[in-house]
Amino acid sequence: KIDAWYMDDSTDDQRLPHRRNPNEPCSLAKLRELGVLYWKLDADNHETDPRLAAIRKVYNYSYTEIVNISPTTLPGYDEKIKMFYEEHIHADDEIRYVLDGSGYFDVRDFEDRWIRIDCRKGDLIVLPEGIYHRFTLDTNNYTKAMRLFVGAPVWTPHNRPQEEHPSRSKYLDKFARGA
Ligand code: KMT
Ligand code: NI
Repeated sequence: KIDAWYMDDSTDDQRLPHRRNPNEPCSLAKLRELGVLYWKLDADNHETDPRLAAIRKVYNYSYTEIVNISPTTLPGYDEKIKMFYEEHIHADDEIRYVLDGSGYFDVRDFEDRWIRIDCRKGDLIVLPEGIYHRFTLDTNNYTKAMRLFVGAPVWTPHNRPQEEHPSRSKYLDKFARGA
């Protein structure tokens, strides 16, 4: 099962867990309310896994690529790490499947609190179009991930604020339910 928690307010290293004291866990049900989807899959056999194939078929995830995020494997590492951690939205779902290593996806709830999602090998996560989020490596400094997309990929981040962006309005209409 995936672990998620509300973050503390410290400005320490983004790679640290940033749990509150005492820890304030965030349930999978809460993540569902925010529109976040999650599956645990068999990463070692991703090339032949029928469950991954079924998910890709149902959601039309036609496109895949694999990224190796670490200081030695990612071209333009420093700049990209910084970009990933800027709070942003996309005009599409962000679908990531951790094949090796680990990292944190942070998402905002409707009270604007940060929830940190601990993504490890085998975790496939979908962040809905229009949700404010960011990504960081943890102290292991390594994530190998499959990036999936419906059709031709567009990874463009739109940094906060994006209150007028159609994807933001769509997200709020779909999930905030008058909140
Ligand atoms: C993105 O778009 O934020 C990334 O691809 C980095 C996270 S993938 C584990
Ligand atoms: Ni993103």
